[in-house]
Amino acid sequence: MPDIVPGALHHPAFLDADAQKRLAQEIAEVIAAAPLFTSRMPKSGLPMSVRMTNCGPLGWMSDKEKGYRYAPRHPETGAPWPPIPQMLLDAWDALTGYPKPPEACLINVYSEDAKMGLHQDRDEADFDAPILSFSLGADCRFRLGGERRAEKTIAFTLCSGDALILSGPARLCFHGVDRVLPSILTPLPAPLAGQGARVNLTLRRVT
Ligand code: MD3
Ligand code: FE
Repeated sequence: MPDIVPGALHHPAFLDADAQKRLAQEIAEVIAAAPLFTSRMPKSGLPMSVRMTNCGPLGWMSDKEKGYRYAPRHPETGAPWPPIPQMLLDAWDALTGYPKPPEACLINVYSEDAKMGLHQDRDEADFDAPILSFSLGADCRFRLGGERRAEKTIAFTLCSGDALILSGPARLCFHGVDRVLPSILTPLPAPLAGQGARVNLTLRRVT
């Protein structure tokens, strides 16, 4: 990634093939306990193309009536979210050095035709903590801009096993997923195969 967005750090292939498989197993267990659901845009109620679930004390969701928010329970089962897998807590410590553990791990599952429009992550009370994300499965074209929507953006590819750390000035940058790339080379590792083409995990502090 060109170094034009200070505070954004891309680690290609941070997870090797074996770690990707172990993470896929952990995420499949989270999905078994906390099924994927569809969030909807505030006001319009239009469904997002990405399906999602969460682990950790808090989970992100959105619906027509209450909009974007974090909540301690699954919107359909009413159960508390499963815990964040230890390998992700260890990766948070190693990659961010932040003194408190993540409170939310959002799991986004992309089909081949899913995308995510350019947005900022502003639903957290704490913008000082970094955000850490991991990608699994199909590559995607990711877009990163500045703190204002009108600012110039750059696009780069996120691949299975990549980590992305957003801290400092990058924390409030606009970002989105333009498209999932056709990729027979990187299907989701078993047992996530069949759930979608790409999975992204986003670890955050919320409160
Ligand atoms: C850059 N998810 O869930 S993760 C989201 O691939 C989200 O599913 C994307 O954006 C995905 O909100 C991107 C990488 C990411 C996360 C947060 C950021 C990049 C970011 C915050 C600021 C700047
Ligand atoms: Fe985001």
